[in-house]
Amino acid sequence: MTVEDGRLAEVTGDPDHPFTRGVICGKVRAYAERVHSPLRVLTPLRRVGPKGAGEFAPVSWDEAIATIAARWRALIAAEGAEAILPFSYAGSMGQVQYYAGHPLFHALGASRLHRSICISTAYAGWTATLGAVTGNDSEQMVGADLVVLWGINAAYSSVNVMTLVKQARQRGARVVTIDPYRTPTAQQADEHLMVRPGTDAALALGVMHVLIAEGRLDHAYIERATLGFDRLAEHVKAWAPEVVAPITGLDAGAIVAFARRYGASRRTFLRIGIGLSRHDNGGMTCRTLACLPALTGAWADPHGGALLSSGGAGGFDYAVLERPDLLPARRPRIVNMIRLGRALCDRTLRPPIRALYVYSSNPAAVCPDQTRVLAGLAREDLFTVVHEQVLTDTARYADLVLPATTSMEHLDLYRSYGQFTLQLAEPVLPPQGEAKSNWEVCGLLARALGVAEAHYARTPEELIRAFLAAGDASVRAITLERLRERGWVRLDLPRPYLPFAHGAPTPSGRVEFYSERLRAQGLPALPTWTPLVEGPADAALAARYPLQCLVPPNRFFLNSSFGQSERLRARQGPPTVLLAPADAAARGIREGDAVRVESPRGAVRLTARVTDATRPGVAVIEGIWWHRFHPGGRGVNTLTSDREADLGGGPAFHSNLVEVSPA
Ligand SMILES: Nc1nc2c(c(=O)[nH]1)N[C@H]1C(S)=C(S)[C@@H](COP(=O)(O)OP(=O)(O)OC[C@H]3O[C@@H](n4cnc5c(=O)[nH]c(N)nc54)[C@H](O)[C@@H]3O)O[C@H]1N2
Ligand SMILES: Nc1nc2c(c(=O)[nH]1)N[C@H]1C(S)=C(S)[C@@H](COP(=O)(O)OP(=O)(O)OC[C@H]3O[C@@H](n4cnc5c(=O)[nH]c(N)nc54)[C@H](O)[C@@H]3O)O[C@H]1N2
Ligand SMILES: [Mo]
Repeated sequence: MTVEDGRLAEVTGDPDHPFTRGVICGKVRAYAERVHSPLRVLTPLRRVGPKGAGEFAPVSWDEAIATIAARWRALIAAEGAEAILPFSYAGSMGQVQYYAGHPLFHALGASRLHRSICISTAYAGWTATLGAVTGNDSEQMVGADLVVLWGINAAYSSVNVMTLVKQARQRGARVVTIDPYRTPTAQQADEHLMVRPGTDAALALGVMHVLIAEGRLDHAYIERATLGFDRLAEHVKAWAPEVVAPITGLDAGAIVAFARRYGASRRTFLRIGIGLSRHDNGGMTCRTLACLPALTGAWADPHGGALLSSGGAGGFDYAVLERPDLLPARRPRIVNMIRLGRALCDRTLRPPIRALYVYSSNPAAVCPDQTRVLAGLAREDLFTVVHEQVLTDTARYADLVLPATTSMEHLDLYRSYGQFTLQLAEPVLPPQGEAKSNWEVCGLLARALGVAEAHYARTPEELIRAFLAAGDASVRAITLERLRERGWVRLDLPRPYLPFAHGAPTPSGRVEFYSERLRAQGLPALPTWTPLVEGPADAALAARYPLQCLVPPNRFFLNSSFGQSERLRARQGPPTVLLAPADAAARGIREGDAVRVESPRGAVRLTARVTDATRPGVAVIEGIWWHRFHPGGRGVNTLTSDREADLGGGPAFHSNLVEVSPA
């Protein structure tokens, strides 16, 4: 980090960091442009034009806080605190700022938010098999015979994984990617299985069929660490490669070859993406994949195993940050964030949502079923406050916008979901303009409303100390002082880290091929594949909308963050849809044409890219653009549905049928 004359000049990596080794991605390199963006919010703002027009006049912090407190007090008296809905997601992801609002809104008795938009489906599936969201350390893939990048576009989404993939490959590992389109990650692999969207569980069942039929198993591991092998073996008899081939769109021969390679060694590492789970059947997909290393015993190998996320590694006590003890005895209702539009537009809710407080998120752009989200945000009778760094699509709909600090301007503790170190980031700049952190603003509101004041009387340092001290043995020894020395400390976990070598923290204490918990919920007890709710199996819908549309991230934005950057937008090029040559030709579409992409929810305008990087029948739209920088003023999530996936209440962003036509 270089600061010159009070301005952030350069952001570089830390070459001593054990995981990143100094490699950072292009977007974070451009952080200075974000901190000093002309779109930065620098003072509190009050709406002076129609909702969504983005016309504001500055107000003082005192006036802004007093206005919010008065509006909320009146609402609580008239309709009850559930009329208030906090809405937040990860923002810049530090623990203090992420949880800054929970104690305030709990103490008020406001509606609770199910923060489901990213990980909850994947985590629910993984947990069904393994009881915890952790896995073997990615660095263990160096030394593996086979590395599988399964539904993860690491070259965009997790660049540091690619450093390890390259090392593994140099040491002789074969690298296979499994993705419906040829991502930059797939381009760097030895083999690419271009699977049909939402069919990975079927592929995995086919692999299990071969492993079991050919006896490529670790019987000792299965005996000591798993539950339900006999039932699984019986179950997967029906999933022969010839059955799986037409479902997945792969050759039976390729499935057998992949299974044999997987079963040839325990030194096989699956790095599984969270994006993979964003389908109607995504939870079951993750559950099924988690079973594979248990058949071959790879879970117990120092150069094998699998990782979906390290998010649950280390025992942290989130009650310190979240303060569930402040909740009223009658628990307030829970609103699923992916259904924000529905919740705002639902006239039958009692009480209806009358006040929305958005921080660390840009729901107007990132939530599915955008048309409904915008209709909700446009409600004249909704009092919306948005605490933001930059004037996002959501901020434009606010009655009050509050300026937020960036991670360069506030202290925070960071966890990771791909590695096992904790990081501390200290401010390198003073707050820009009148910006305040989530922690400060929630503290001001708590004091103005007379709730949870003791919680906010602490400093972020004190909170971090309390949070670390309440952790388990892998966390407790990490102090603020140790974090300050180098900025990071690895969780005190063994190396190699093999959390499932002898079993798993499920109800049975074993890796559960058979799950009694799922059965009790009325779900299949064994791993299985079901067709997508919105997919080719719905023949009537597929006749009108014949293409499956994937909507993963692009290289230069982080969800919708960095969409404010002119430089990164220029590097990214215009918003595009990738179409296979046959699909384009059938519609009279050529490279570079303006096209209209329509789903059952709505339509957007994009530029066509005709490429064999995608399968026939699969269209791909990368990245989330700010509305004002997207042709037609509406973004990709106009297309996506707010349907909940099979487990965990997460979104099915990629289970999405569309038709494309020349604009
Ligand atoms: N550059 C960049 N990096 C990011 C982000 C960003 O927006 N931009 N976002 C960050 C966040 S919040 C997250 S959660 C992570 C997500 O990062 P990842 O876990 O990598 O997830 P995605 O990129 O959403 O999807 C990964 C891949 O899954 C593929 N996929 C979709 N459907 C299927 C399927 O049915 N089967 C298979 N096998 N593959 C499928 C997509 O084509 C895509 O290539 O990335 C983080 N990193
Ligand atoms: N089409 C499609 N949609 C998706 C996805 C996809 O792959 N495809 N991915 C989904 C996923 S995985 C995720 S995680 C969500 C992410 O959705 P969001 O969490 O909304 O992510 P961002 O778009 O990065 O918006 C975060 C906002 O928080 C602000 N911010 C950052 N730090 C702070 C802070 O400390 N305080 C405050 N008050 N504000 C802050 C930033 O300026 C930014 O505008 O999007 C989801 N939406
Ligand atoms: Mo995410």
